[in-house]
Amino acid sequence: MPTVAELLIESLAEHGVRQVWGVVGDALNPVTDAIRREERVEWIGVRHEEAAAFAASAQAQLTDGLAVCMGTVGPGAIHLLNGLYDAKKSHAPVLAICGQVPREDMGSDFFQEVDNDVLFADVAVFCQTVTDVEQLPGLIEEAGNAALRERGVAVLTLPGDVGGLDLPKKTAPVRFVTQQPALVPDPDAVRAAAEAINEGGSVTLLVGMGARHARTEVLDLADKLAAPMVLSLKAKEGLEHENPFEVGQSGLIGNPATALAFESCDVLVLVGTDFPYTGFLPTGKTVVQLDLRGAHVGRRTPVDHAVVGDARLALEALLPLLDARSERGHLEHAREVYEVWQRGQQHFTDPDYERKPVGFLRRKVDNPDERIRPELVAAAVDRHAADDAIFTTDTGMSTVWLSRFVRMRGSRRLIGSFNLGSMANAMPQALGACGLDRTRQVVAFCGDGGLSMLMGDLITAVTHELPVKLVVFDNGRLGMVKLEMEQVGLPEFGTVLHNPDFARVAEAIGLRGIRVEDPHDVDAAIAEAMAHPGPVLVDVLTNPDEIALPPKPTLEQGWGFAIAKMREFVDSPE
Ligand SMILES: Cc1ncc(C[n+]2csc(CCOP(=O)(O)OP(=O)(O)O)c2C)c(N)n1
Repeated sequence: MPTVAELLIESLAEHGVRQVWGVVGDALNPVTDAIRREERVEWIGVRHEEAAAFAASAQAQLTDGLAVCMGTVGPGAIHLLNGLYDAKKSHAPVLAICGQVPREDMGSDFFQEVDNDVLFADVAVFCQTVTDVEQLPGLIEEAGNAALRERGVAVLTLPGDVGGLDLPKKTAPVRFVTQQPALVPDPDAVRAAAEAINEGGSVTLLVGMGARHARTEVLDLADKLAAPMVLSLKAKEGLEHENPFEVGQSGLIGNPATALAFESCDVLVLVGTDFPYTGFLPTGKTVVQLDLRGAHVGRRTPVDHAVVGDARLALEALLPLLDARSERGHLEHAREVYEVWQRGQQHFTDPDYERKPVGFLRRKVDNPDERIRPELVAAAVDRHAADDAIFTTDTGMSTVWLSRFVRMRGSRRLIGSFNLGSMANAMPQALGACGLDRTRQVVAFCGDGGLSMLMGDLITAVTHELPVKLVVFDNGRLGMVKLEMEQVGLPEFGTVLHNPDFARVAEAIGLRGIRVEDPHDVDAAIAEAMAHPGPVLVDVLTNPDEIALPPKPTLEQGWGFAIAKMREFVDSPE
C-alpha cells in the first residue's frame, strides 16, 4: 500500500525527475523518507530554500521539463517564494512541495501556520492543499500537468498528518502529460504581415528567445530582407554564434549598432520577444510582431500586424511570401558600426590598457586604478570556458560584462533572472545546472552583493559535489545601484559593501578559492578555475567605477553623472 508521500515521489521518478532540492522538516518527513528509499531520485539539501527554488527554476529552464523543490511548514515554504517567482516569470515548470500544520490544527493560527494557498496564489498556476486521501492521485496529476502545460509553478501542500497516510492498494503512479503542440498561425495574418513587409522599406529584426528553436528560419528571414538582427539577451543562446546579421543587444546593455539599426529602419519585425525596455524601441515605424502568446502583442509598442503562433511555423509560412532584397546597405551599415564598436571594446580586455578617468572628478577614497577592469575578467572567461558551458549571471553589472564579452558559441547555454531581475540567482542557478550533469562545465558570473546574499549555499556545492565555477566581480559595491544613483545626479549612498576575502571564505568551506588583485593574473586564474575538477570560486577585485555606457547616452545621464561625482567629491571625508 503506497503512502501519499510514496505515490508522489514514485510518480515524479517515473516521469523522469532525478533530483529534489530543499530543506527537510516536520510535515515533509514522510516525503524525504520516500526520497531516501527511491533510488532514481537524489536529495539535494540546501542551506536556504530560496536557493532550492532558483536551482529548480534553472533545471526547468534548461531541460524544459518538470523540476522540483521543497519547503516545509511556514517559514520553509515562505523562503521558496523569490525563486518560485523567478520560475513563474521565466515560464519554467516547477513543482514546489510544501508542508503545512496537521489538519486538525489548520485554521487555528497554530505555530508556524501560514495559509499556503493564499501565500502562493499569485506565483502559482496551481496551488492546492491535500486535506483528504480521496483527492489523490488526482491532485498530484493536476499539479504536474498544470506546471508542464502552463509553463509555471505548481504548489502542492501536505499537512503534517497527510504525507504518511496510506492510499488504496495498487494506486498506480501518476502519468503527466508532456505534449506541447505547436500553435499554427492564421494564414490571413501571415499574408497581411508579408504584404506590409514587402511594401515597406528597410527592415530591422528584434529577435527573442521565442525564436531560438527557429534559428534556420530567422537567419533565412534576415538574409532575405537584408535586415540587421538585434538579439535580446536571452536570444544570445543559440542565435548569436555564426550569425552574420546580428548586431548585439539593445537596452542598457546595448551598443550603438542596435540604436542605429532601430532608428534607420522603416519596418521593425519582432520575433518571439517581449523585450520590455520600450524607451529603447524606435517610434514611427511599421511594426510586425510574431509571438506565441497573443497577450504579448502590442504591450511594448503599437503593432500594425500581429501573427500569433509558433515562431518556426510562422516564419515557414511567411518566408515564401517575402520579396528578397537586393539593396543591402542598411544591413551593411549596422554591421560596420557593430564591428567598429566590438573592436573598441577589445581595448578594455588588455591588462595594460591605460585607464582613463571615468568622471572629470574622481573620488579619492578608494583608488579604483588599482582594481581590475571587469571586461578583462569576462573576456578571459570567454576564452577559457568550454564550448558547451552553461553560464548563469547575477542581476547587476556582471550581466553587462557577460552580454558584451561572452559569446554563446558552440552549444553554450545561458540563464539568469532575466524577467524577475532578482539578485543572488547566479550561484544557486549554477548549482541546479550542475545537478543535471556534473560533467558539464557550469560558470556563474556573480556580483559580490549577489553572492553574499545566499552565501550559505556555497556549502551545498561541496556537500553535494557540484563542481560549479564561480567568478565573483568583487567591486565592493552594489554596482548597478551606484550607477543608477549617479546617472540621476544622486551621490552614491548605501552601496558600499564591506566584503571578506571571498576566496578565503570559499577555501574554509571546502571549495578551491583563488583571489585575483592584479590584472596580469586574471588570465591564469580563470584558466586554472575552468580546469579545476571540483567547485571553485575566483574572487576578482574589480573596479567599482567602471561604467557601462548605454547605446546612446543622453545629455541628462551625462549631466547627472557629473553632478553626482561633484557631490561625492565635496562630501568625501578626504
Ligand atoms: C533581491 C534583490 N534585491 C535588490 C535588488 C535591486 N538591485 C538590483 S542590482 C543591485 C546591485 C547588485 O549588486 P552586486 O550583486 O554586487 O552586482 P554589481 O551590480 O555590483 O555587479 C540591487 C541592489 C534586486 N534586483 N534584487
